[in-house]
Amino acid sequence: MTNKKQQQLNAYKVDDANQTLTTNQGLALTEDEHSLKLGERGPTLLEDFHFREKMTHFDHERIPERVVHARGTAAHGVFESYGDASDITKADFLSAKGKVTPVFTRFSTVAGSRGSADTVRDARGFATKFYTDEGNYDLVGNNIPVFFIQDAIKFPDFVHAVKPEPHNEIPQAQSAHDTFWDFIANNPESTHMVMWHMSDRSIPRSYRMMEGFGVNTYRFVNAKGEARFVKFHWKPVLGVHSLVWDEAQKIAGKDPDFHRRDLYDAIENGYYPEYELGVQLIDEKDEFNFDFDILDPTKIWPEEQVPVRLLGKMTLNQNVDNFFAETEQVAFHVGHVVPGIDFSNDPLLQGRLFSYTDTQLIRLGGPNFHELPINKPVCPFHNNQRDGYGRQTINKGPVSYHQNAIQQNSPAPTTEAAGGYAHYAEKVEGHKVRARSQSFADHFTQARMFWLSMTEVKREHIRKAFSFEVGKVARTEIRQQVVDLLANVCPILATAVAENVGVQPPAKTEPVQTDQTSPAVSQLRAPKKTTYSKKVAVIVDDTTTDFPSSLLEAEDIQLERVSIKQGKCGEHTIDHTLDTTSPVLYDGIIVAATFNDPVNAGKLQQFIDETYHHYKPIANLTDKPLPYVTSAGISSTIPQFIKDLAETRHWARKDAQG
Ligand code: HDE
Repeated sequence: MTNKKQQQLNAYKVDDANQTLTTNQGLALTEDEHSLKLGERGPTLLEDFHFREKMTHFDHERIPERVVHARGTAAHGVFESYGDASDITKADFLSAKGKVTPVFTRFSTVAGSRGSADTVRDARGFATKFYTDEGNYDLVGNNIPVFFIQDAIKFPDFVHAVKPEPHNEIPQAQSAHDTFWDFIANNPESTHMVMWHMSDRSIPRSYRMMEGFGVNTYRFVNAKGEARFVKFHWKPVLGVHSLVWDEAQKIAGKDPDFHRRDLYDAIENGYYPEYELGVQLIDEKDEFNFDFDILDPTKIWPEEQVPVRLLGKMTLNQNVDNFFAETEQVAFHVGHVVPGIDFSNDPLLQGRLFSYTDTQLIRLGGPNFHELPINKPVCPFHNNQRDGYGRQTINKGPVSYHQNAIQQNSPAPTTEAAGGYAHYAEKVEGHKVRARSQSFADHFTQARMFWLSMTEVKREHIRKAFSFEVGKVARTEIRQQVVDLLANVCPILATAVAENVGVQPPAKTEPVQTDQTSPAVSQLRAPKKTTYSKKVAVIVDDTTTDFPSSLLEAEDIQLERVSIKQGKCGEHTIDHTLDTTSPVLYDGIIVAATFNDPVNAGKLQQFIDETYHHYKPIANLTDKPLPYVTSAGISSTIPQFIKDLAETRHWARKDAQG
């Protein structure tokens, strides 16, 4: 059944196919090839309204990209509530089992421009607009649960540091440069986030396999007026999976749209991404009962201490029809809340509350962006706001002010009992100060907790990531400062990085004192084993017959046939040649053919080698043995390959160089 949002959007959709070409005024045109000229070789005439309209529109068709999160992709879907959560929030969309709310989710990278590659090392945005019956609720999160800074006033500084350097606009969509690491070294509050950023969380395999976090601390309020602090989580049903760094870099060249394509194709093919919405809750009375400040956005609430309660599931089941109208024009705002959801004094959140509308005013050209179809609530809205660029609503009558007698004071505020939003009446006292609470001062305990919670494989990846990123920093003194900072987390890690980046080992030999771990932050402790929607390349030639594709398709594996030429190859229709695709684009490969000529034999060997070095499963159905020392994830049968594919990566390959 078409949901309310889709019904609303349908009214705006236009199908131009097989229609007569017209101007924007609806005037039918007789041709579109030649401007109106005085003589075939003469000057173009100003009266050519068709030329003028077409060219003027073109000249103005770019808008500013988002200052951060410019590169993104989005999809429509539905959120279904698991039950009645009225004990903790009066939000209507969480009030009953099976209650369905239309949603629109946009995923993004943070640092890169609109045209940058998808697989760069970066945090990912995960923003969802719930079109609820009580108004739009936006959950604007990231795939990493903490942030680089504690106070919003530092956001412009942080973003300037990570963006390309201003004198030469280099490098694009990278944190591996001097200004980023200079910022990190001189702003130790960023240490915890930088540990996550150097982990594989920053190179997700897919937007479908990423957690989402609200990061900031919000408040849930129920109908009795009871409030609890809340942190939001999205848990992907497919589990959390990452690329390896070598793969991520190669994909950035082979298919810069890798994540965008993955999401789009999955939805087109019916592999709908699903995420469970969860919350962590802390009672008001427990606000000060933790050894971190629960308002500090550089801290997680370890799930072992504050468990996640699942409230419902989001399914993304429909691609956009028009990227600009929907994905580009969607405007999220952490201040778009519904009754039952409120704010805390988290200083990062407070600053965000200002920034989002402010940025839309320039990006979307004025105050009426809420009228754009993608942003419009599905419930009616009435107020005395009027006019402005691009106004579409035709408000009737003489009244556009409150209070009034002409319309008996309408539109009129309602009561809380009737569904009106009432801010939580928190009692706050204090002096006006430019200061930060002492309770925000510990920057290292949770950074070390994250490090201690990693498996050895993931620690190795973090060591390599620091060595790569800091190794790209030209200024020796910044490299030294980063190493010295890192010693607070782990002097052994800092010493290894120092050696790789050519600076002195840190003077500090003791890290911050903690042996706390949080297994929930580790994506490898309990990896989700599944073959669902994974993509596999099968190498075939004319002689490959009886290939058991049905066995693989029964496991919901997406197959692409790869050979040395396109078109038909024996019984197979070829999707790609060894030249038009790459092993980095697959989750595993099946070698069902080899090639005799040295050029193609070499290309195939390279294809298999890369798969091996990226720890991905290989099935060799041919007589030619593979030259590898470990057999982890290497099989000669399809049933074994299916098991290996479900395992995802085979880290036991000690000689692999990914
Ligand atoms: Fe944002 N952020 N942000 N942010 N943010 C924007 O709004 C800002 C922060 C996040 O797909 C901007 O419309 C400030 C944390 C996402 O359209 C801007 C601060 C988190 C998106 C802005 C933060 C986010 C944005 C740029 C520090 C994770 C993309 C364009 C106080 C919880 C939304 C825009 C989309 C976008 C401001 C920090 C997530 C400038 C001032 C922490 C997912 O308003």
